[in-house]
Amino acid sequence: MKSALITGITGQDGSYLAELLLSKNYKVYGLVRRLSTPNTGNIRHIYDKVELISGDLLDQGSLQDAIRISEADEVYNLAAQSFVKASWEQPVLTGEFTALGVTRMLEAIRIVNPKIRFYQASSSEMFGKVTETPQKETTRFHPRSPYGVAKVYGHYITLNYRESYNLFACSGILFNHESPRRGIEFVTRKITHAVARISLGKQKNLELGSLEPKRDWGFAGDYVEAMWLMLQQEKPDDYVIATGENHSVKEFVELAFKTVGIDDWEKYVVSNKSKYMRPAEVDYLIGDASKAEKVLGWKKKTSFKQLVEMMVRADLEREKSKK
Ligand code: NDP
Ligand code: GDR
Repeated sequence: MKSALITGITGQDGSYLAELLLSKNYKVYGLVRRLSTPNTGNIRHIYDKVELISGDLLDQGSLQDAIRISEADEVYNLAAQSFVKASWEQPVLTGEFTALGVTRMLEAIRIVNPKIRFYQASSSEMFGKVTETPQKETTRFHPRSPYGVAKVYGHYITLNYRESYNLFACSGILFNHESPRRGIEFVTRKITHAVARISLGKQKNLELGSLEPKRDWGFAGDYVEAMWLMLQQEKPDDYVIATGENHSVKEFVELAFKTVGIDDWEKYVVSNKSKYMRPAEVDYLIGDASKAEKVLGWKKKTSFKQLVEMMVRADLEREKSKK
């Protein structure tokens, strides 16, 4: 039986990855930071099947302990301060978690067991102000936020440990991926949550920033399969994971309202650009995942329309079940 340690198991991706690894008969450990009120909603349904270890990306010793306790064959480093907008409000903390946290985990692996296979959750935000379209593994990075800069650091330190110590370390450059388990502050979930509530008469409006930015949005459940596949190859490498299609925030809004039978969505949406403005924006992302398709045999399974509908329906169910 293989053993895997997932940092960020309580987040969106961590919960889907834990499910996937359990279905493959892994012993699954999750690193969780101590919180006064535990945040385990996303893993409630598998709580008795995974083993949680207390630790923090800020604390080197706790990472080494987690690796020792789990006797991990594979480590998936998904934990991060992952909200781009917050990275301007807390740039130093974002760097500590999202950048230096990667080095701490790589050091823990190097010291405790350098045979471990390591996955780093890199991001399309590293491309930022894009220099070519679509973006692929060789596209130059031009991050536009402290978060993007921290992810570039995480990406390169992963490559550096691979080259310096011969670690089996992979960087997955994933474009936006969403699901009913997405945090409520991200634009997709903010939209589907509000649309469900508006259709049930619980909320009047949906306030957003700019409706123009375009993203390559996939389903998180499809993307965690790519993470696992990367660690099953003969050689470590880096891969872009994306759908190859992009849509504007406006298109997402239109389709979400359409799912609940509302066509005149403009009546409900307020665009407050100044309130949600980021000091530097990423306007347009679209990925080329042909390397992953060729080498890993990975392909997206869920379309944009299926994703939006899935998220709206899940929010409708949740809202209906609330008193
Ligand atoms: P989430 O924000 O949903 O989850 C982040 C996880 O990290 C949470 O479990 C959180 O724990 C944990 N965490 C944060 N700080 C620490 C810390 N100091 N020590 C230990 N754990 C910590 O992110 P996603 O699941 O969406 O994303 C997973 C990873 O993939 C992230 O690194 C993200 O940056 C990256 N990524 C995501 C993309 C996406 O579209 N979703 C695209 C590309 C990259 P807690 O519950 O305690 O807050
Ligand atoms: P992103 O996701 O920054 O792409 O990072 P987010 O959903 O926050 O923003 C997407 C785009 O929508 C615009 N936008 C709004 N965003 C939010 N959150 N709230 C709003 O009201 C709103 N209105 C418009 C944003 O300006 C932006 O252009 C996500 C995260 O998961 C990262 O961790 C990950 O690395 C990248 O995706 C790939």
